[in-house]
Amino acid sequence: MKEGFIPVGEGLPSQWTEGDETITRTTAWSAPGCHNGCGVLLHTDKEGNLTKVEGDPDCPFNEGRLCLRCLAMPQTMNDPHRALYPLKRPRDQRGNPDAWERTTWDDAIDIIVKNMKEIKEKYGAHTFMFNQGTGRDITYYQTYLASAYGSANVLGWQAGESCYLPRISGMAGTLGGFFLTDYSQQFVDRYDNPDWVAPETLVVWGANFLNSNSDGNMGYWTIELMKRGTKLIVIDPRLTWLSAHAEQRLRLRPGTDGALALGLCNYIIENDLYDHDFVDKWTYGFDELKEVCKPYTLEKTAEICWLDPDDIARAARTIATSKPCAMQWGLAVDCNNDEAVPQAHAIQCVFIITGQIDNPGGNFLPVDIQTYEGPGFSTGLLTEEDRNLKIGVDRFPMYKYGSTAASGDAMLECLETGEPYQMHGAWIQSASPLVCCANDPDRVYNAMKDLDFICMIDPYMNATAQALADVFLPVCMFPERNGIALTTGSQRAARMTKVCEPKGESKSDPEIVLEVGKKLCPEHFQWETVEDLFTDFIETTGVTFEELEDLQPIYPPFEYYKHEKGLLRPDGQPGFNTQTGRIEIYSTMFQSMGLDPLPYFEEPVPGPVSDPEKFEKYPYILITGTRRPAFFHSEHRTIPGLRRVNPDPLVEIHPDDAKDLDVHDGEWVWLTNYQGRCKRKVSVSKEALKGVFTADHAWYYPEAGPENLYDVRELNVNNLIPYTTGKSGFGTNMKANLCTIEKFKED
Ligand SMILES: Nc1nc2c(c(=O)[nH]1)N[C@H]1C(S)=C(S)[C@@H](COP(=O)(O)OP(=O)(O)OC[C@H]3O[C@@H](n4cnc5c(=O)[nH]c(N)nc54)[C@H](O)[C@@H]3O)O[C@H]1N2
Ligand SMILES: Nc1nc2c(c(=O)[nH]1)N[C@H]1C(S)=C(S)[C@@H](COP(=O)(O)OP(=O)(O)OC[C@H]3O[C@@H](n4cnc5c(=O)[nH]c(N)nc54)[C@H](O)[C@@H]3O)O[C@H]1N2
Ligand SMILES: [Mo]
Repeated sequence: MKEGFIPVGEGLPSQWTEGDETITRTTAWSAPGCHNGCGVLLHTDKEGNLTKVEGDPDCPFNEGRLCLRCLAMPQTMNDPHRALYPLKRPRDQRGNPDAWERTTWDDAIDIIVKNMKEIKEKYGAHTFMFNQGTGRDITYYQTYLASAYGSANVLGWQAGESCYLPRISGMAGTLGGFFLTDYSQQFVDRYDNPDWVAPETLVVWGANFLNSNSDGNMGYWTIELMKRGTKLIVIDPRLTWLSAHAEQRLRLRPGTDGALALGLCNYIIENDLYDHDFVDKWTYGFDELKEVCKPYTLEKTAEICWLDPDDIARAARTIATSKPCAMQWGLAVDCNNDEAVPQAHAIQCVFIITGQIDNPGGNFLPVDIQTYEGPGFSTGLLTEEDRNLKIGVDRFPMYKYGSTAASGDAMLECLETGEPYQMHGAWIQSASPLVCCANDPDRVYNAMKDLDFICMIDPYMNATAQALADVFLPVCMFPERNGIALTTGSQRAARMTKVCEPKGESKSDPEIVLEVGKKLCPEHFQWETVEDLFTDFIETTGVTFEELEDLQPIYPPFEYYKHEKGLLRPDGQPGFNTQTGRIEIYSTMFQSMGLDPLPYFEEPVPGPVSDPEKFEKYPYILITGTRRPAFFHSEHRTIPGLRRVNPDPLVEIHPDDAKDLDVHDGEWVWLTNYQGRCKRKVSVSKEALKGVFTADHAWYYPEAGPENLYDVRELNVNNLIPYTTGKSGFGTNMKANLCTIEKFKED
């Protein structure tokens, strides 16, 4: 093990028996999807069935806690809806559920490899794309396969890659890195660590992690902070448990967070509440920020955001005077406005000018063990020419220099126009564009349906696979396979240990990638087994996959104030990893890409201000996709114990709006707008802000059967969301759109 790493599992048993049961200390992670990788104790019976999942009290990350989806794993493993066998279907039968034929793994993989080779030879590897969804253990393996094959076209299919990437890009432009909220998650002794202090104030900005445990942040950590005296400011249009327990809540108009951030900066600067020392020593462009936020007076900001000026002033004072002050942001700020990057930029500035960076109890720069470069595991396999062929690089420079992803927006246009070249194939693994990740799913379906070849790799035969795939490969669940959990914002390497035999003929994603890779481009897939590959994968830790069993999870060493100690820059000098060595409030990176170097706010499009005509016809603002604890996106609808929590897709509306529209709690309606509609059941709730509706996402009815694509076409809320992005190519508007409600009538 490399120096300084801390092996939490050392001395703890990794497996033992209690009565008839075997208990294995391991890590939970995909499939099904999740953002975290919690420590678990998996109970198995004599027949090797999973009987129970408990949180591992010795794992510092989750300290014995688990979400309800993990607790339901025994049900999920035995779900009769799981896909268990490889299937194939003639290309001209796409969409016909009766045309599937069961086949062997060898045959299925041969078909995939033959098609991928043919497409590469005839048209070039770049004409074959790879799609991945969120929070599953495939990112590295799939990206590696794509690079080895020669395609840089790897994408998530969400317009503007609007999950975390707008925030990450915003931070790359200013910090040359990224920060995480300091909940002490980087320490194995957590809240007892002598270097750590609880934040005096935690600003919760567009996130509801009690439901979502998002981006490597366990919801209960906030409760732990509250027990230690932390006060909350919650910025969220809806009333949530967190905002109900907050010192202050700012229930702003969706999509106006950029204006609020600039308003907070302006008040902090005008009232001389900023951290002079930090600003002078470590930032670049403060004077320019002062100018751009000047127009955002309390009155103007309040008017834009539908807030009270006094509330904004009070929040600004609390943020500036709380030592320390942490901020946890969420998905809302990635996808409530096409201009999400300048919005993320503006939000960060509030915490930069108050000096809350890499300080205990503030916002720390993580030691990212994900930035390993194990043998072959780099996208370095791609040539300059391959990378220049990535879709989107010519339109959005950030996709050229920063992100490894291709742009979904540019890809959609490429499929529709054949420019700059014609696409020919797709490998879709852990994503479901027609159900969840894609805005405007009809448009995406029409763009993809004529590709020469499509294969899908998923634990379930989802509607996307039904509609589009020619070959389908079944994926097993996490207790059925070995793996490494290096999850979002992860501060640790942890091991997933196989405790059950896979159901049917399902296999893990790394096994599938390795098998395909060995036949497709054997020179880049020399590993005998996936376990050999895992050892290379965690090379930066100096531990093998075998050794990890007794040591996991292992944590890298951590220090605060790395910018003062020369720990952030490759040249070892103090400062941040940017061109100026300072936090670039005025971003030279954005400037060099032809983007505005300073933060700015633009009205969400469409919206009451940007498009009054549309607003007149669709006078309600639409938030979509607020997370529900029982489901991970489109998953878990077939698990009875979880479905019972949310049997149907809801649209949450305020009682006054329900009265105006003459609709009642429990009534079915069409949620509709200028682009499309979907069916929803009304939930009348005072948690809603008047004038703002919130609709669940990723819905379909498995019970409706494959002939109707599980009713996804009438249930998908993304029918109402156009496929658009901002100037940088990151960000979209899924959480501040426009809509209205019509009485439900069958067509
Ligand atoms: N309206 C609206 N739409 C949204 C959002 C929103 O807030 N509002 N959120 C967006 C966001 S942030 C995201 S990240 C996207 C997510 O979008 P997706 O990642 O496409 O989510 P899912 O539809 O759940 O599709 C994932 C598929 O992966 C499969 N799967 C689960 N685990 C594994 C695994 O380990 N291996 C493999 N091979 N497959 C697996 C599941 O069975 C499912 O069919 O959705 C976006 N869509
Ligand atoms: N159970 C479960 N957990 C999940 C997922 C899941 O599907 N199910 N998905 C995972 C994924 S991929 C992601 S990205 C994360 C997302 O999880 P989070 O980051 O927590 O995001 P959301 O749940 O979409 O929304 C959080 C809050 O934003 C508020 N909001 C909506 N519009 C605005 C706005 O314009 N401004 C502000 N300030 N607030 C707004 C909503 O009211 C909501 O309370 O969750 C992850 N975790
Ligand atoms: Mo996401």
